[in-house]
Amino acid sequence: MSKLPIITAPDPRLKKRAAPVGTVDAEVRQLMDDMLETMYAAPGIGLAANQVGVLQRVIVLDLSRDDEPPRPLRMADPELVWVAEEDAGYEEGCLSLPEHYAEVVRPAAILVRYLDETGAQRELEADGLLATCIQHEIDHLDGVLFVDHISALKRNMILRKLLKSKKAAELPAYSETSFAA
Ligand code: GNR
Ligand code: NI
Repeated sequence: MSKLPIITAPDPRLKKRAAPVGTVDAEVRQLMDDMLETMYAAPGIGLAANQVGVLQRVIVLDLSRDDEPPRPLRMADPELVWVAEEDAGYEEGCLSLPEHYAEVVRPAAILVRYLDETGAQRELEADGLLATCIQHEIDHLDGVLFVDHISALKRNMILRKLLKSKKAAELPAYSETSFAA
């Protein structure tokens, strides 16, 4: 297993549509395991392959609490086959938009079809935070971030701040000694 670097916005890889994997082979399984390690270390409750720079339709999730045994979910080529008419709002965060949060309204319940780590096709019904998180991850695979669901004013405010901190991190840091004497 290896932990992978997480890409933060703005970055063109977060805006690209990822390609279907078709079949789950050893390479896809390795990617799933590396993504889980990356997600647990972050820490986060979900991760999409775009966020580690891989444009393949693979997501991982784990919504177990710290005092529970882990319940990792590995999904390739996930598809929403049904969404509820009822909506729900959740305060969302994203490892690719660090330290920014906003309420996003999405269908309250879903049915997702996907390939698991053995290549078997499965379906999972979800509501609550799991439904939100699965939709957030599938959005990543389509090049969509949670800020694309909020007002342009809030979106631009968040993206401007992220760009600013990225630029600040690129500049050579002043050492303490620069200020001496
Ligand atoms: O860790 C995460 N928490 C979260 C909280 C509310 C709604 C969605 C999420 S997903 C996020 C990790 C992430 O960025 N996944 O793409
Ligand atoms: Ni995210």
